[in-house]
Amino acid sequence: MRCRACRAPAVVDVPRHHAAFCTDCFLRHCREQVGRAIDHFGMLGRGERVLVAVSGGKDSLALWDLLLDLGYEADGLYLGLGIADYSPASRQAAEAFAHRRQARLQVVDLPADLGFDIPVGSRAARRAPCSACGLSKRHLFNSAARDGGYDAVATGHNLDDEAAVLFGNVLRWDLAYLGRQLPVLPATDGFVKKVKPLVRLSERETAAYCVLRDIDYIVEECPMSAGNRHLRYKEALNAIEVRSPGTKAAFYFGFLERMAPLVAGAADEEREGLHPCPGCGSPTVSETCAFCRLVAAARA
Ligand code: Q46
Ligand code: ZN
Repeated sequence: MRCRACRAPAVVDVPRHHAAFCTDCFLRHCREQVGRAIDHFGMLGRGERVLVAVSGGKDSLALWDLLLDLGYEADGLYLGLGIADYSPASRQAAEAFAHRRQARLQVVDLPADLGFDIPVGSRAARRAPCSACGLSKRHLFNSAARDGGYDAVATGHNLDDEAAVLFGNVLRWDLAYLGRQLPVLPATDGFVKKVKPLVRLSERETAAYCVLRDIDYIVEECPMSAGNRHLRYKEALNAIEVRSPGTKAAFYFGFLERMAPLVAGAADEEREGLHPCPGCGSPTVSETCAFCRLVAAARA
């Protein structure tokens, strides 16, 4: 197997592109894919400050590394979820990376700073752990970005993640979710801009990127992910992708090009009636926002 770009011996193959690369050309391929996603979808302007949602896993650390290399002012925010074994190890990976790259990392620890953890909070609020966790992440990343004067929050969602979420939303024809399943969500009504610069890279590519860049990431999945339906959707799509490389990319980018414009209105309807939460100032359509209700239930 030879590198497509320079004909040196290849170390990674990318079946979707019918290509293989040597280390240097693969790292350049990753930077190019992220640069193309940022430019094509108008994610970030030069000089914009980015807050990277850092979990300590391969995707978020690859994203942070790539944004720094592409010259963006990118700081990290790590959220301690209070999940035994997993949280301390993931925090350590995030801190080690920040130290190595001399990058700024902010840490918010749910148990220490807010008085609850995800396992307890989700039970108290009668939510599934991943639902309470997702809600907490969205709220805390948005408020930290707003308070810190950042222009955007960047998350490490890759092509596999986006295709799996899209698959789930299509199976349920959830138009409101489909309407906002975009690689960039502009800033509106108290929400900071959200961007997903890794959508042109697969999970396998972000893992290979970290290995070749010698980035130590936490390999273990969060123990709460067992039974998560996105994992089942990923498995189903992986089975198809093995036989027909390129299916995930065709599914996701075809959606963005041909379907997303048709369902954009469904997401707009949801934003009607937004007002600031009296507890935290975040935009909500309820009397108090879902995060404030989660915190109140967890502390009760
Ligand atoms: S961290 Fe949180 Fe994930 Fe763990 S509790 Fe679920 S959502 S699985 S990305
Ligand atoms: Zn609130």
